[in-house]
Amino acid sequence: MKRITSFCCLFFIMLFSMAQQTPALYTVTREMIPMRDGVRLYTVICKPVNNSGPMPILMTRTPYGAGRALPNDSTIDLSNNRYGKEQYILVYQDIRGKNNSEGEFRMHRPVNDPAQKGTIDESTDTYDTIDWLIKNVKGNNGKVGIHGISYPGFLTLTGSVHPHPALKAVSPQAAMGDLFLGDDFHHNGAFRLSYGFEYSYRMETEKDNSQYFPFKQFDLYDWYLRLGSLKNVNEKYFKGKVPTWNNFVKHPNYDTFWQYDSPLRYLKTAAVPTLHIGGYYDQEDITGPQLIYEQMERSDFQKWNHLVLGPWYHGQWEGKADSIGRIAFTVNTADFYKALELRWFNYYLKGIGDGNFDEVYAFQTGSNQWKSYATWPPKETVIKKLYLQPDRSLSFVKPAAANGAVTYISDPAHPVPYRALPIQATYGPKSRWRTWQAEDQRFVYNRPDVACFVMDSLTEDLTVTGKIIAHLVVSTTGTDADWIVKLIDVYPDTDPTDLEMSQYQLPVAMEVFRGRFRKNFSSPVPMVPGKAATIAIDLHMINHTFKKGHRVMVQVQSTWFPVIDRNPQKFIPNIFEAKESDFIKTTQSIRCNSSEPSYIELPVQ
Ligand code: PG9
Repeated sequence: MKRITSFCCLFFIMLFSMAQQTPALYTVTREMIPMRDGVRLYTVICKPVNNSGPMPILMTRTPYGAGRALPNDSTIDLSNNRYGKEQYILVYQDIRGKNNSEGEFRMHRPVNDPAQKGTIDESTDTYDTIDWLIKNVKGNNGKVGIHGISYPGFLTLTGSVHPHPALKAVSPQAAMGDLFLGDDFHHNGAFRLSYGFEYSYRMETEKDNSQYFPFKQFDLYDWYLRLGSLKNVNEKYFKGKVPTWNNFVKHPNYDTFWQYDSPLRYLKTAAVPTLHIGGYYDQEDITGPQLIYEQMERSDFQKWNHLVLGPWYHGQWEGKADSIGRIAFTVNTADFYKALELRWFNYYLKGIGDGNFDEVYAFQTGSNQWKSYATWPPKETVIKKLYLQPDRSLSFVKPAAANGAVTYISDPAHPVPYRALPIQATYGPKSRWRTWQAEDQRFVYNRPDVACFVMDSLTEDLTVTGKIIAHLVVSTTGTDADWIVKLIDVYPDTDPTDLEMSQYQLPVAMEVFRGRFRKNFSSPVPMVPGKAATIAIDLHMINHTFKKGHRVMVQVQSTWFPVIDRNPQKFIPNIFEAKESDFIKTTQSIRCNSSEPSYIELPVQ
């Protein structure tokens, strides 16, 4: 038996090393494909040298450099590509206005109504490209798939609107959704300063995105604080030359610009089988996959709309995902996703497999296991209200007293950092941007301007699956304010296996809301000093087990800098035009009493 086992092992080792040694050779052609308006898009087409008959096309469209990582030869080895040995024609394309393509770049170009004859957008460019590919690339089987992460994820989504008949399946991953309500540029109307500034500069200074803003210092918490009012950005640095920044300034509310831009307007249903991928810890596009899945699900009569949620930062699933920051998952969660994606395209583009895909796959953090669900969020949960108590505890029992509040002073001159200092440039050396949402929150929990509520140790596991919503009843002495809520898993007092993890404060859901938008996002209204207002904040969907012995914590604060710009706390119509003197210190009050309860809605299993 022993000999057989070792022979088998040897055999597999040999097979494995042979597989590793066999190169995956591809011929590469580089084409300028004409679009309907005459603009030509640079496209890299990689075809396996050894092929066993017609095969599908798998495409990625990008603003970041098509095939940039590939050697500039006519035959290349794609052994390291996940699809290298899978018999697909792999296609990479620069979108209009970027890198080697012609035309003009427009950030997050919206899809037009097809009735608007003669217009172009990412949907028509995808259609024209597919049409050209199936007619001109020899050896294709007439079926096309698209996948991509982040901006390429958004391009995957837009490419599936009014699809070409040859487009059979897509996988949009970390695709941004509505850029005023969530994701890269704003969250609930609050502006994402550091990302909005650094990303728009990088994307709109050079065609190949090669220019990064030349910060002359390492810690950007200090840099952004010294920047002062946002009107200084154009006055001192951008000089009106960064179109996306100009749009931020021109459109501080959810006006027709953002509404027209929003995929919620034009993505109503899955027009082809669609596998959305999203990360609970996605520092850029946490909302998009959940939001678009939810919207498409309402009319998913074909059962084509599916979702995968994992414990990932932006795009982490493409690499190794056995941990995020200090948090280990015991398995490499990316393996599951990679196998699923291959099964998905093999089924829809090659007819391999049974096509049985569960509605939703959502990794459960805490218990560290993959789960699948027939509906999402699952129907089998009960909404429990976790009340903030005036003594800064948390309980499932509503506060009994008629009065009670927790107050703190919020000072825009000393904003709460969103992660431990120093805060490096997003794309700079030593950047910790990718993992910040899993950072230990002890670096702020005892600041006087962070209200911290905590529960006793759990006597049994508490599993929360679905959407977390914070309901705050709040007031301020100012006329505007931001409200940031974090739901935190506090690890036990002592972890004998890793002392550093004792009392770790792991965020499991967090979000910001700009008070002026509490009635609606289009027409901001001031807060009335001292008058209580109710604010509901969607903290997104999670799947997490707070383990026995852990504690649940909620932190509330009014600044989160510089990921979110400073609210002056005095209502002025356009914060991008605030003067230094508009920024004022205020006292915030969170009501925790029987008639004005503040609570977090937890969908408990
Ligand atoms: N999250 C990036 C993005 C920024 C802005 C708009 C669209 C996408 C990205 O990583 O591509």
